[in-house]
Amino acid sequence: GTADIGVVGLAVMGANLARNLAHHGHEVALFNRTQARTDRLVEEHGHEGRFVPSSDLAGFAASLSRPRKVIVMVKAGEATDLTLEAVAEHLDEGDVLVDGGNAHYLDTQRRERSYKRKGVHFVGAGISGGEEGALNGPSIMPGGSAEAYAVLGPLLEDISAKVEGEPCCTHIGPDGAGHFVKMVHNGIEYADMQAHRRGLRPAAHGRAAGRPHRRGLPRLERGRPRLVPHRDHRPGAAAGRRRHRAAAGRRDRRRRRAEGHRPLDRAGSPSSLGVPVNAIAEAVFARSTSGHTTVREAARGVLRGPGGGQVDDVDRLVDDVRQALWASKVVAYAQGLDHIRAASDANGWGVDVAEVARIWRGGCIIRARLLERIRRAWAEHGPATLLAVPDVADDLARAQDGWRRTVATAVGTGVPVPAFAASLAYYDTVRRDRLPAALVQGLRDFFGAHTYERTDRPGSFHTDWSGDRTEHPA
Ligand code: 2AM
Repeated sequence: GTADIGVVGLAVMGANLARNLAHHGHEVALFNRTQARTDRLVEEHGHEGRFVPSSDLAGFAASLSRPRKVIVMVKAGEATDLTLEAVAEHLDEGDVLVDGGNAHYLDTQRRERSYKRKGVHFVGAGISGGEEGALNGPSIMPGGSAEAYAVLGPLLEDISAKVEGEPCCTHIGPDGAGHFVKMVHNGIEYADMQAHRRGLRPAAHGRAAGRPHRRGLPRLERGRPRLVPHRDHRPGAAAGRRRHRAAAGRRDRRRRRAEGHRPLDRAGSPSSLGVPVNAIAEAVFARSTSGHTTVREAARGVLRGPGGGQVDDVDRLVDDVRQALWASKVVAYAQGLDHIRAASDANGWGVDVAEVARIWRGGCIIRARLLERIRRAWAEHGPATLLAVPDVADDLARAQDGWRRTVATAVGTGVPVPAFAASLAYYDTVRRDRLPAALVQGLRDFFGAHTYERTDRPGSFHTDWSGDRTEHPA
C-alpha cells in the first residue's frame, strides 16, 4: 500500500483528523464500521486531498505503507478495545497503533503491554481542541515508546497547532503518560469553565437585556443589582435564551461525546497518587450536582437563601471577579501540574512539564498566557508548585483581596462558587505553617488509638486522653 497513515472511526473527530492529514499532503487510508460514514466523508471532502477508503479492515491494512500507522478514533471504553483488536489482527511487527480517544491511562498501560507482546507499538494520544482543533490544528499529547514516536511523531507534529512556529505536539512519555496528561488537561479545563460559568452576575431587576461579557468575563449589568448565578453568556429575550440553552446543551452533549466523561470523573477524584486536586474536583462535583435533578427539584423552593444580597459597588465586583477568575485558574494549573509530576514519578515517565506547558499554548481549550510563564519556570528550575514561582506568588498576593471579596460576597448572597472557594481554601492551606491536621491526628488518637507524631521529637505517641492524659511512646 501507499497510504501514509490510516484513520479508523470517522465520526466528526476522526473525519476532521483525516482531513487535516490530507490537507498536509498525506495520503490517508479510511475505515469506519458503518460504511456510509466513509462514503460521506469521501463524497463531501474527497477533493481536499488523497483518501483511500476501504470497506473492510483487510483492505484498509493493505492500503497502508509500512510500518503502518493507524489512528483509532472511536468511543472510549469497550468500543475502543473491540476496534483496536479488530485492527491489530491486520497489523504486523513494527506497526504503530494509536488510540486518539480519551482512554483512561490505566487502560492505555494495559493495552500497551498487550500489544507490545505482538510487536505492535501502541500509542495512547491525547488530542485536544475539539472538532475545530482536529481539523485545523490540535494540541497532541502522545504517549508510548520512543521508537513509535520516531515513526509517528513527524506526522502528528505536522498536523498539530503551531505557536511561534513550534508544533503543539511532543512525546510525553511511555505508555499511559499521554492520556494521563490529557486527563489533567481536561480537569484544568473543567475548573476553568466552572469558574467562568459560576462567575457572579448582578442582574438588573426585571430586565433580561445587558451587555455581552467581554474578554471571557462574566456579564455584569448595572441597575439595582442582585447577585444571581451566571449561566447564560448571551443576553436576549426569553426565546433567545431558550434557544441559546438548547444550543449550549447540544454543544455540551457533543463535547461530552467527543471528550468522553470518564477521564473527567477520574480527574476529579483525589486520586490514588494522593495529590490534592480539590479545585478540579469541585468543578467536577459542581457539574454532577447541576445534573442531579431529583435532588435539585426537591430542594428548589424548599431551601431558603439568605435575606440580603445587595451588591453596592458593581464596578468593584467586576474587578474582584476578574481577580478571582485568574487566581482560581492558577490554582487549577498548580494542582494539575502537581498531579502530572506525581504520576510521572510514580510511573517513571520522566514527563517534562515545560514541554507540556509548551504544547498547551496552542490548539487546545486551556491555552493561556500563563502557560508561557509555566514553561519558563519549569525549564529553569522545576518548582515544587506553580504557586511558589516568585512572580506568580506576587500576582496571587495582588489578586487575593478581590478573590476573597468575591468568595465572601458569594457566600453572603447565597451564590455557589465552588471553584473560587476551593481554590482559595487550597491557597490558604498550603501557605500556612501549621494546619488543623494536628487536631485531626489528636482526634484519631483519641477515638481510635491511631497514634500521632510530634513536631518536636521523633517517634509515634499515644495519649490516654480520657484517663490520666499521660503520653506514651507507641
Ligand atoms: P459507526 O459509524 O459505525 O457507528 C463514534 O461513535 C465513532 O465510533 C463512529 O465512527 C462509530 O462507528 C465508532 N464506533 C462506536 N462503537 C463502535 C464499535 N463497537 N466498533 C466499531 N466502531 C465503533
